[in-house]
Amino acid sequence: MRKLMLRMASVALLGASFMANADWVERGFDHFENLGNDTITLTYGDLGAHEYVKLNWDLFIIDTWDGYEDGSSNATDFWGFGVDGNEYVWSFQASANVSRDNNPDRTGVRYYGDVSSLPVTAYRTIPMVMYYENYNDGWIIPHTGESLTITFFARGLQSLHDESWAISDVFIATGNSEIALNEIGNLQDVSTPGNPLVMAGLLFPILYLIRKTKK
Ligand SMILES: [Ca+2]
Ligand SMILES: [Ca+2]
Repeated sequence: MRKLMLRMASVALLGASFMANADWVERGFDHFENLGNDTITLTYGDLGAHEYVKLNWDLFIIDTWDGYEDGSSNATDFWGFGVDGNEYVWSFQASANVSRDNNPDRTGVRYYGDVSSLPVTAYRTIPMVMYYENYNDGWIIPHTGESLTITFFARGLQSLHDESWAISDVFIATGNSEIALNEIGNLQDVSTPGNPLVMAGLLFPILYLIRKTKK
């Protein structure tokens, strides 16, 4: 008589970390309501030891950002972010392919007329949104402090019904190595604990099937 015994054990190699050398700080902050010359401030503490921070987000530049440098104080439309007060800021226009738009991401998708598939509101007679999915493919910035303050802001905009912005899927992680963080890629695509994909790939559960045969 053959007796089959299956013994199963699972070992989770990683606990708090979602991947080697990286820890979550933020997963999926959204602000879909129209913002003008406003600042969003996100503050985090007790980050633990790390050398770098990685950030990803989606950006919506809504309606007619003109950006003309015609001498008016409202003429150039700026959007940017800050890390502990260090600012990264650029001029934007409603089309990514115009000369006065010096933002580093040229892959924005322009929605014109019908923006109903987007989770934001445009107000112009012909609504318009520049949508930057995973803006700039994220940012990896040297950072060692126990606390982290991230700001997102715009300056020089006209009224909310003429020029506004929104932001979604803000993901932030810290890590000890720039290379390791870079290898993660888009943080928006990294599964989180509890997601089946994590169990399959990132937490590396190991199933030992031990087959023993007795006669
Ligand atoms: Ca305008
Ligand atoms: Ca303007």
